[in-house]
Amino acid sequence: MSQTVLDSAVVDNETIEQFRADGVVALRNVVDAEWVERLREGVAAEMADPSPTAHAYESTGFFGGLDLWRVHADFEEFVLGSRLGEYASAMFGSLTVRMYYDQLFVKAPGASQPVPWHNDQPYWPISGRQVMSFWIALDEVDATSGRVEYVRGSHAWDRWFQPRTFAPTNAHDYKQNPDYEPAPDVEADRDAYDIVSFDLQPGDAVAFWAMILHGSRGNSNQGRARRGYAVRYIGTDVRYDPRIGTAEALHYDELEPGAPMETDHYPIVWPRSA
Ligand SMILES: O=C(O)CCC(=O)C(=O)O
Repeated sequence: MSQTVLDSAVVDNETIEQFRADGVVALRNVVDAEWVERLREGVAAEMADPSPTAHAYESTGFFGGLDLWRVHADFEEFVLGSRLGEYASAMFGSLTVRMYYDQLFVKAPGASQPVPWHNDQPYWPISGRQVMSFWIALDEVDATSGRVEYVRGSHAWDRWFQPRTFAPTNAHDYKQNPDYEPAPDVEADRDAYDIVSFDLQPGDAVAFWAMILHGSRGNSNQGRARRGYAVRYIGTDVRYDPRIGTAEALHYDELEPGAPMETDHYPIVWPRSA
């Protein structure tokens, strides 16, 4: 798979090579302490007054939500103005980068909530290869607190796994896409997979492709929440593709199927405008 190489002022070649080969790489200290605090305050505001996309599962100690940047000014300033767009440009090799959406994953101390093994792009109504996330740690994250785990290299499998809800009930599960296959039961046979994960400090991030297989266990740490804030960016090879089985909340009917994502609904974050 040939990929565009762009000179980058923010990320070194070794990191880019690891990202492209493994599908995932940890980025240390990419969000400064002041922004970590602002994002934490944003999370607290969202949890106190949840926006329409919020999903709180009290029985398992989980709180999530998406497209927060459309309703919270701090998140908006962060996703449009942080250096992550520039990172994405170098990492997936696109001169132009657009904001796709953001998503919150909070596991309370002691939360039993796992996130089942999945890859992201089958959930998302887009096709193309230049699709990636930065999962930003807002707390210290380690094996006890349900850090996200990844199957190294699985982004290159080109296997599309059927989305599943991770809500405690299946009431709002995703429509079956006949072109998708069931996600493998990684938990049942962990040794068969090359699983990688990273201990993180607040302000560290994990960068990963939308096609990598990943999941997380519950937060068995009774003393610490695990707040993760994921920001997703797209490059110029991405097209709108509202396939069956994708998340309705991410559909955007102003675009025709097959259209490039050239709309202010997905604003350009890199290069930065004056
Ligand atoms: O935060 C988690 O446990 C899961 C994150 C995830 O699946 C994602 O960011 O795509």
